[in-house]
Amino acid sequence: MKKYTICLSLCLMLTCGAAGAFDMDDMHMDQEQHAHTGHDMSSHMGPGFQMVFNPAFSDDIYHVHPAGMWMVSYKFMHVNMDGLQEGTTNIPAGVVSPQGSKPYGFMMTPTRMSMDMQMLMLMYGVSDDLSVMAMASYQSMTMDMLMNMGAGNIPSAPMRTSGFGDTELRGIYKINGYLVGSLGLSIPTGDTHQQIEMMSRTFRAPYDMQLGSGTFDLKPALTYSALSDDALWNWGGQVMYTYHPGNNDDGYKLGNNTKLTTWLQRALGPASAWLRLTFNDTGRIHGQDPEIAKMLDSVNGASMPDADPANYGGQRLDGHLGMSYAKGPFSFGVEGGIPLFQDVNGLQLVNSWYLTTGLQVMF
Ligand SMILES: [Cu+2]
Repeated sequence: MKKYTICLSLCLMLTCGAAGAFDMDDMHMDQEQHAHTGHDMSSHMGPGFQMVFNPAFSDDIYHVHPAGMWMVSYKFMHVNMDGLQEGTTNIPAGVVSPQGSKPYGFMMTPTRMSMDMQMLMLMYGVSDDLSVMAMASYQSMTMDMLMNMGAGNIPSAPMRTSGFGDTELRGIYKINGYLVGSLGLSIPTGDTHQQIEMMSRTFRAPYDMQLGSGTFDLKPALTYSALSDDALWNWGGQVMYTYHPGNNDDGYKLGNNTKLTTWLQRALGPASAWLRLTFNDTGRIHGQDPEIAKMLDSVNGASMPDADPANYGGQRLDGHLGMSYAKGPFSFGVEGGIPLFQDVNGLQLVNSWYLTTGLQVMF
């Protein structure tokens, strides 16, 4: 009886393996057809398939799916921030405080921050030229701080916030075999009233510890993607603009953002490897949340640079390396990155490394 069970599971495994191999052959066949029809990679499963629908880019690269095709993708993204900068100059934690000192005079000095974001994305091909997408996210943020009341820096309890972020809806339209245009609408489902405890008092958390923008935002993007004739190389670029049209209910709006991405990707059998560069230009926060401003009060506050809207935005260039692996309808990937250049407005914590993993299924 036991022998029989083992035999059965072996048979099952072999059958599954064979089915998997069969799928791969289908894809190779498609690959040849694909080479003949040129670069129309979005209309059927081809060699560039996995590369075009890559699950682990930490920035979404917009693409269209064939009519009737679904994609479900889950992404985990970690951003680590370490150390302070003003402009491009490193600022040691020791000079930021105590309150009233020159040049900064804050009571609290942030030293590290980590942001974990989980994203669930659903995509559907309405027609061969038009796809729609919805994305929800959940974020957890932790910031380590030092406190200086005039007798030197002492570690303070970390600030933590977590919850659902903003939700994005997007329409994606195929202009031609290379170009995809899309428009995203960000719905302010993320809380902007997260609170923190400091010195036994409750404050509204600074802007970077809040979970959303508080505004309906427009995010147009234009994406270029190309595949070599042998279908082994994929490269492209994307420009995206995030526009915050007006102030939120708390009296401010986040800085508008321009993001440029370029990548080069190589197919390696069922896997692919890539190199990616991203450039971000983000404006300062306009306006001010009067609740967050209470932190800056010299008598009743707990002043820190993140509570000042002038200490937001700047320019940053990041480099990323990644790999993905596809098996049947499933695909898995991982990407790591570091900032190559950062020029921040005012005094800010700066990024130190990124890690993104993604898992997706298409059917
Ligand atoms: Cu997709």
